[in-house]
Amino acid sequence: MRNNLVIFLWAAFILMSVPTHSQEANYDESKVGTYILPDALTTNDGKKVTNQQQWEKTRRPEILKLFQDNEYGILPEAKIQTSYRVVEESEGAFGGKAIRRQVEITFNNDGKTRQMLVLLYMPKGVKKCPVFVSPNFQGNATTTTDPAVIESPFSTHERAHQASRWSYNRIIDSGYAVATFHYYDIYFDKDNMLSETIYPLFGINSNADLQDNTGKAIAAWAWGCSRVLDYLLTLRNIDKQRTIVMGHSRLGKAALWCGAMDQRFSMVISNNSGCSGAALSRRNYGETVSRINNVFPWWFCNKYQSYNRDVSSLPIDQHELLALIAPRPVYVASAQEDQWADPYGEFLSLQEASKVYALYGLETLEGCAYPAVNEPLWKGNCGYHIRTGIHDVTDYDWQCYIKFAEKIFFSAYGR
Ligand code: GTR
Repeated sequence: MRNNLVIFLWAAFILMSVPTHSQEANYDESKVGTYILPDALTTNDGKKVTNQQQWEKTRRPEILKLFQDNEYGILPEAKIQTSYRVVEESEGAFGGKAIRRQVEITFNNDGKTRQMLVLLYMPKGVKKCPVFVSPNFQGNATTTTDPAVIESPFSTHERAHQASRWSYNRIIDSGYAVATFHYYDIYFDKDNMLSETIYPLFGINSNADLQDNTGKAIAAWAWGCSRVLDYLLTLRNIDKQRTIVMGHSRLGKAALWCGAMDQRFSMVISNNSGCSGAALSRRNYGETVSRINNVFPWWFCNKYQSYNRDVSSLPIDQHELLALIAPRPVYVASAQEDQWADPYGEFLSLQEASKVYALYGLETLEGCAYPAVNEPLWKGNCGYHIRTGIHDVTDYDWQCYIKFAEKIFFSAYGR
């Protein structure tokens, strides 16, 4: 009897001390609180931005710098040498409809080396392919049943483990190329592992070498996407005007940051990126800035932690991240059961960002009601959907991204 009581008390203690999402997060819309968003269209010194020139010359650089200094950080200057080696290539992928190429990208600086392994599929018979660049969580071989895909060096998962997230057949059949890499190649998703990142090439070997505004994992993964684009832009059959960076969840945050920084990307897609991705930080709903900084202190720059107590003191909010992508197309996708990522906050953020698109004469989401589940809402260059289901990337998501890309990229000109 006494033993049972001890076990019961012990179990109760464990349950109370393990933080779960639902225990600490608010999911009640009436408790979101009131907040005032920083205005993307007012400069730091209070001037209204009313045209493209003011946006591009003054306000956009201001916002970019605010994100660099306060949230994602920047990478130190470094002269990194890059080389490419095709390690495998075949014309017979997916029953012969695609070319598979696996490329090792080697980065060198100051006697330090790091490599990334890129898996690229290109549809045959398309002279200029639009391309998706999208990092993966578990290694290249986990994205497909294709037995010829080389296992990424730091992968610990079995082949095809996350193949459901990669609609390669659909992508190829639609005439798009796709490039992926294991995010661990660039930065291990763990604390105190700076040696297992590209950072030693930037002269950073431990946390002690980090400045307040030094970017960490999210900035590094974004950097990795840009390095893949560098390579893709050397290929004749890649359409340089139609390059898309897409990421899921933490890699959705990285994709947004990459697209904000690297304007060579012509479209940016955030899949369930949530807190510090597409969702507004000032809404107290689902994951919060303080929670994300406490659980993942290696994702954002150190300065970001100083906003844990008072998120309203952040000089930016996430709608301004989306606005940095303007006027290029941006797509934000949520999932109904992924309340942790605050789907409605993702929508509100895009709606607010779309005001900047108006400077380019594009339609905005102003006045649009929150769309029903599985009914995408596309206006101008802004796309949104909330689908049924959990935090994941599904074939439905890919179907929407491709349709949206087709509409934006080709409806005006045709193929
Ligand atoms: C969660 C994290 C989210 C999201 C997600 C993921 O644990 O709280 O911000 O990034 O991980 O990457 O799957």
